[in-house]
Amino acid sequence: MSYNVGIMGATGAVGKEIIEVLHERNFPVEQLRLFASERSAGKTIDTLFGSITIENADMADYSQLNIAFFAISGDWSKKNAEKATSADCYVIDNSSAFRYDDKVPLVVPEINADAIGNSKLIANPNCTTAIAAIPLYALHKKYGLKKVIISTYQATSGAGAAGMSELTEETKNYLEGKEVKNKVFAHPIAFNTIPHIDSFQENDYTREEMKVVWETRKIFSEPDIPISCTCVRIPTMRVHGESIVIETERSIDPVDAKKLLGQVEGIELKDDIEHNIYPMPLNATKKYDVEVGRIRQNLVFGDHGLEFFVCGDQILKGAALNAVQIAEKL
Ligand code: 11C
Repeated sequence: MSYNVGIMGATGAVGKEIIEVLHERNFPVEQLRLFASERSAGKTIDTLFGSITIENADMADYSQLNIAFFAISGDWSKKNAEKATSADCYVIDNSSAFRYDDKVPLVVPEINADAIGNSKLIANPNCTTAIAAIPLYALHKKYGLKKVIISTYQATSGAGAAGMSELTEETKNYLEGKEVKNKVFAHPIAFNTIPHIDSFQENDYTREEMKVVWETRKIFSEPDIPISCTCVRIPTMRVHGESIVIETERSIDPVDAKKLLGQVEGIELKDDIEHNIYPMPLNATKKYDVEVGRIRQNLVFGDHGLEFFVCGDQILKGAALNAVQIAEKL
């Protein structure tokens, strides 16, 4: 059996990557239809599935599609999801529009594929959440998570293609001694780090930081787990890095934890400090697996604490790959 698949937002960073992942994973595509804004409609693009003409996403007829990947914006998803699901089309939504809706499953397939049930609308988590969730869930099952503290090092591609262009332009202008103007980020990102991703909330955390808290709890079905996060944008192109500290219910030995993490689906262990091997954005770029390394006993929580570093390609595991993995489960 093969399926008519639509990508809504096919010209964006995530949309383009979904096309590649569908092809690489031999997803059974009968027909691939690409949709974007009215502005891009009518343009033809070359894809791994052949030349395809972009259609206007606002005019899509969902009765002709079995699965639609939504990668435009939260507002657009809110306006269009019902139209699609009532035409019997599955929607895998990359935005945050439905993630916190109790009726909509929020899925990382390695962890909670069962949550999909018979829902026609499935939410794809924030990239920062999905990347951390893979090692955290394995550790949770074995040792029980008591507390989680995360600090992130997030790539410009988290803000889409425009974020990556801003880094390139600013770097060029900076090195040529020209004026550096920021539009996408709150401050210049070239040669800088910005501890501010998404809007500030009433509790002084940002929405990106709170997404990690809300979403991890929902995916793990653990509504009370204490999680705290600081999200920082750094001048890299792709791949989010995350420094993670956990306190566990049961005692945790770093050697055992390393053995466990090395066997988890979706993880590539990069932990050999004698040879300077650890997770890094340049290595994790374009990889499906999340790299995990620098695994060590945490000095504060002692034998009930672990500290490690994770790098995951946020356009892949954090977006396109996770979305296609959800479609595979359907
Ligand atoms: C970033 N994590 O790096 C964000 C991008 O909720 O899907 C993804 C936002 C989301 O800026």
